[in-house]
Amino acid sequence: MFKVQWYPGHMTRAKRKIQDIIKTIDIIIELRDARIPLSSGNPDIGKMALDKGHLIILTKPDLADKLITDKWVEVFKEKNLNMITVKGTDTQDVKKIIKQLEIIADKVFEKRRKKGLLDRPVRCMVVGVSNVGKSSLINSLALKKVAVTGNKPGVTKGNQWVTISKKLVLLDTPGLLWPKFDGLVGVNLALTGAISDNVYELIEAVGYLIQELKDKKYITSDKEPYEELKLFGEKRGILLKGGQVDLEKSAILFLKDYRSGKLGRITLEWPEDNETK
Ligand SMILES: Nc1nc2c(ncn2[C@@H]2O[C@H](COP(=O)(O)OP(=O)(O)OP(=O)(O)O)[C@@H](O)[C@H]2O)c(=O)[nH]1
Ligand SMILES: [Mg+2]
Repeated sequence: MFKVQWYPGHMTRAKRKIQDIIKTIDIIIELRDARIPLSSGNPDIGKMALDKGHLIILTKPDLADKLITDKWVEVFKEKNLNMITVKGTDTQDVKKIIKQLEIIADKVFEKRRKKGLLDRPVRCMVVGVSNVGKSSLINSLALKKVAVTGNKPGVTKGNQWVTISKKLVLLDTPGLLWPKFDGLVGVNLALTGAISDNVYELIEAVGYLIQELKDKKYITSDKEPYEELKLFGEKRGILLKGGQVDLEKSAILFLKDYRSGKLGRITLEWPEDNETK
């Protein structure tokens, strides 16, 4: 069983702070990775968002399988969840968010006016697992670099308010994970880069990835996953001094190729998985 235990101190502090701040928030913007739309959903967020506006954004659609992403959007729509897909750096895509937020914001304004409260900018909180693209999206929305981004989990360590317009302010938050996740959720988060690479078995994770690629017909191969990884290492010349393949380094490179989209647009979690497994 694939096991991960990773809960950096800054996440414990962030969770506590978010629980306080959430009372003053109007809209929760929940980011999920389009390659793993279920595993990247935080089980606590649904409850947090009950009495608030809730917008789910699937990020990194450029790395995910377009057909499957379209299916996911339908699945979420059927559950009455408001979901859009957004590439963090695409300005047209980012405009879609502002449009959605303004629709939700108008409802918030109406509610406040009914209570006799004055208008004030609508407070949105951006949440999601590490490395999902929260800070990148906020920078695109703000039309300037206001938040630090980076391709590793745990870049943002504290909360940061960013003004988007007269109507909207956004709160950037650190990636929030839950203390323990076993099985598929853990391996999916590891493969997509939401968990530090130092806290799980890399070769085991990549073995699972290769099996998924085979099962989902992204690659055709009659080899076992480790044999396939060995072949990949051989082709790339990733050899130890004795001439054997360096499996650890091969796994690192394979993962790099997957994460950068070099292996193609690949979605690890499909709506039909639950029906067939
Ligand atoms: N391909 C692709 N990469 C993206 C997209 N959005 C963000 N990224 C990349 O994903 C990485 C992580 O982005 P961040 O914005 O730092 O993620 P974050 O959610 O703020 O991460 P933490 O602060 O660590 O929780 C960066 O390398 C971004 O360039 C996207 O739509 N497509
Ligand atoms: Mg960040």
